[in-house]
Amino acid sequence: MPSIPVFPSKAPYTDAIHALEHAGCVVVTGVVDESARQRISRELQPYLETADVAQSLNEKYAQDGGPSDFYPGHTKRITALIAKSETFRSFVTHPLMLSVCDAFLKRNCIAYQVHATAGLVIGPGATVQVLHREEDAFQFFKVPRPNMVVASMWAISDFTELNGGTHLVPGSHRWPADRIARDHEVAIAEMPAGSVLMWMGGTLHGAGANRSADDWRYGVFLSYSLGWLRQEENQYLDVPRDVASTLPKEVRDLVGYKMHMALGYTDAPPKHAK
Ligand SMILES: O=C(O)CCC(=O)C(=O)O
Repeated sequence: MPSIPVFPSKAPYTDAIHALEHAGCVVVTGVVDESARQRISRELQPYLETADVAQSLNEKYAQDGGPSDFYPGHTKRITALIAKSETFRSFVTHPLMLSVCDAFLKRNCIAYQVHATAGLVIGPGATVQVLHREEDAFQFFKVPRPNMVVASMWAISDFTELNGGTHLVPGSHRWPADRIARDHEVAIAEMPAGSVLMWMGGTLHGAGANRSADDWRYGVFLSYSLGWLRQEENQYLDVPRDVASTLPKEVRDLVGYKMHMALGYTDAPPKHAK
């Protein structure tokens, strides 16, 4: 099985950036301390408590032609994390993430933005997710595409092979469109709680199956995209103007309340509270 490069959080960020460039995925350990993990768990708890485990997003979106057979069940999925969790906002502006996005996304835009956010808590019985690329929504660009997206998974619990640790195919960010990953090319992100897994928008990946008896894998997903692309998550609905007005400027700008050259003008910008 191929391996995913791993660095401690005190290593220079350039180590992770070089590894991402080469392998398309990297783990940095020791990024989120226990108190921050407890805080985010507390903040998201009310939403996870009411999240519907049995119904997968396929069923939710089936009527309006959304993705089908893409989101396995036995998983709690919550979105709009910028509105729901103050601790998550500190993830969004974490220097590790900004350094990585500066390195990869600033090549193709003036400013990048938050693309999508999610709490992904995978329960026993969840099946393996189909391998996919974050950039698959941008089909008008041919694979391998220019860098458009950087994605990350923040381990709130330990990630293991048994509990659904993310599957990734190192090197696949450079593959041609017709190359299919074989089983022996898939690596599993096993990482202790507090680690951050990052991968390129072109890297094949998907959630692992949870074959444990009672170990829920708790991850928080955060991705960024070029500032001139349509965001995957509708940030203007999920972080509406009244919430945006309460955010620090750096977070509000990353949500998308900022013009990218001529794009995004409005006659009603949010009041700048801070
Ligand atoms: O949960 C994971 O490990 C990956 C999730 C993912 O890629 C997705 O939901 O699209």
